[in-house]
Amino acid sequence: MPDGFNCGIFAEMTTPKRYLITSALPYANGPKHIGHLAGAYLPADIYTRYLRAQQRDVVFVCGSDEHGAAITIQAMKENTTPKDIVDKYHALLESNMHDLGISFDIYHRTSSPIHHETAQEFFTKLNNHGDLEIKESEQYFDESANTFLADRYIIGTCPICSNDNAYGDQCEKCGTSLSPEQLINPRSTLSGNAPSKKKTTHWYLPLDKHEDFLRQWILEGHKDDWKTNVLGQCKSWIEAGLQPRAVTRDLDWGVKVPVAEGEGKVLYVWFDAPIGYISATKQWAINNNKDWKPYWEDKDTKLVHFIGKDNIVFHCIIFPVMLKLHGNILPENVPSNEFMNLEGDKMSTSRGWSIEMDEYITDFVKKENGGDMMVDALRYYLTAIAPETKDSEFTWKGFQDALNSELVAVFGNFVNRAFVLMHKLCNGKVPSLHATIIDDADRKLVADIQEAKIAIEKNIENYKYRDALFEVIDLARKGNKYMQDKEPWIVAKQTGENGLPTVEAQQKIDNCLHYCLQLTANMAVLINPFLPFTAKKMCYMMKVVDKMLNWENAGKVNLLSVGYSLRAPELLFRKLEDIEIGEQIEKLKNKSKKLMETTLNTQPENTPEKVEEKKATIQFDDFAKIDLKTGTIIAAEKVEKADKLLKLEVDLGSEQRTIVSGIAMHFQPENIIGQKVVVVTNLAPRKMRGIESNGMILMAEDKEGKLVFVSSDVNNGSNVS
Ligand code: B3M
Ligand code: ZN
Repeated sequence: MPDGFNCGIFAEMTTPKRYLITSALPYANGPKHIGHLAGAYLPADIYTRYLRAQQRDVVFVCGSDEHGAAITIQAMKENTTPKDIVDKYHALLESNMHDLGISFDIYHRTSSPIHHETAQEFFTKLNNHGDLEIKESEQYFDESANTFLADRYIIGTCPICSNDNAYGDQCEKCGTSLSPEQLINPRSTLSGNAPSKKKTTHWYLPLDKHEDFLRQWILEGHKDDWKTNVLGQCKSWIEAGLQPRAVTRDLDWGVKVPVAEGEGKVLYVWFDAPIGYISATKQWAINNNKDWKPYWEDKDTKLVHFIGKDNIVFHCIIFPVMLKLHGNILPENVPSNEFMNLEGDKMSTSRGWSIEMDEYITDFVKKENGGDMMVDALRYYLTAIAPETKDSEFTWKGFQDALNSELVAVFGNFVNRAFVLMHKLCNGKVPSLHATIIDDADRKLVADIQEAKIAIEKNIENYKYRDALFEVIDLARKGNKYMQDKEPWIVAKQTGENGLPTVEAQQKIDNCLHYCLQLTANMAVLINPFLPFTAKKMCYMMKVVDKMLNWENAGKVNLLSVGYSLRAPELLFRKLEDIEIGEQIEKLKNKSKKLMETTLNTQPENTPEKVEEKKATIQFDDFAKIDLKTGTIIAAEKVEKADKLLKLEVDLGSEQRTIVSGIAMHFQPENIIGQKVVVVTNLAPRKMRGIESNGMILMAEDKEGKLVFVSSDVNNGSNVS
């Protein structure tokens, strides 16, 4: 049984007996995009693979969320039944996740009988124990369709932004969470008629009664180990005062409410979906002849939920209250990610501004021989730009750069050179190590390997996958430098009378390549959680079994035995060509244009809107650190090979500065000379495309999203406050 309060702090200190890792259950109502992959699936997979490599007892569960209005509405759109929808998209999602190397121990579904039983048992226990409240209320009813209307089935005018097509639970234009009662002129999406109100009874989870528990458990107990973006959201929910939440709905698609008075009602999808983690664990246990209970009841289990930021309240507030009442363990951490944008706009499947997992698989993985390398390329870039603390952005150019200049030019290049040279200069075998001539550079390389291992461990365990991955690449970079400094191909030219390298020269070559190969083996171990297909291929080249990838081998420099013959190198990564990314960008634009044309004709409510991102509040002290000055643009030119960048010279009165700014899509350089701008002058210098940028100019965005200069008549160099 959990002891609830503060258990988090203590559990973090010792190694838990077992781990249960979950990724948010995607709705089986359509394909999911790579932003979802980066948010909740890939980081969980990296963490799980790392734990498996450490031989920990770990189970990684996920599955399709097959209930709720998301499903029934999609069924209406596709003119079919909810059952057909979930069958179709469950199969798609399961295969997409598999193809992208997401290694769930089970990918379950909430339509399964074991899930229905588990969710009903959960509800019954809480209900019998008096943990739920029953209340009668008036809810919207569609007389012609003879049905109560779920929030998503009611549209009306948003009280905040006057959008005429806001949903009963949210306005997609301004992003505000709503309740149906707040809509002005509500109408039913089923008949288009104004709904009436009718009395109905529902079960509520009285969150207000658990405020103290949540305050202590999250705001006290986890204030040091949960991410600030997660803590911030929890804090604002708790501070705003929690309300009882209805956990049942008048619907016929879902888990039936298991009491006589619940006839015609189902559990609210957000009540049953997280219980899906438990039912998935049960099914996994049945499949593997294991006991599921310790994973949910023994407090020596570390439960970690990986989710996107829109799911925080459900995983940090509502589900933990349910778990506590039901007598389960609580999550140790909920490392939620922010969102990943795409080419300057919010990623959205419904607007066609997205890269669906399925599309990527079709275009890059299934199309070419050895497409696995493109799976790892995607995993690499998504991890390198993961929205761990703030929103991030996927661009095709960025993907190309990461792949070509990091994976190909650094990682792949090092491994390839080590293998080629070993075949050429050491007869295709792991050369001996000659102890007497080990030098400082060799010792430094060994130390670098060991330090990298420790840094990677620390970062992975703290959910910092970006930093962890950076360490792996940095180690490869050091390997390249080591080899470049030792230049064994030059040493090989010191030949004796027989035309072969002298004994001395050969010993130097041996040592260099011996270490390069040991480093290669380490790189396989260290990259394995992130790029599993690459690690596997490296094992094949080294003729070692997968067991070598066990984490205990990281940091060791005797992984490959002297005299062992290795295979020829294989291509680990291939370059991404300009033409390919050009095609993808074109495809993206066409897709969204086409979709917008059809949606505009059928559903005016879905006009594309950039959802305004509200940034976290900063303290006055943070603001006071920013030095703002006015200036005039005196020169401007395009930056080569960068569509978005302009290089500006800005006159600040007492000095001139070079500033690189991402405004090239909005202005011709010749048209902005003489414009006044506000400049952040104390931003750390940053290199962009080889040009050092010394500051940042501030601009405003007008209603159409066009950038405009904020005009000002003051002298250059004036302070702005
Ligand atoms: N299906 C919402 C979503 O896909 C929901 C997550 C459930 S996790 C228990 O964002
Ligand atoms: Zn609105």
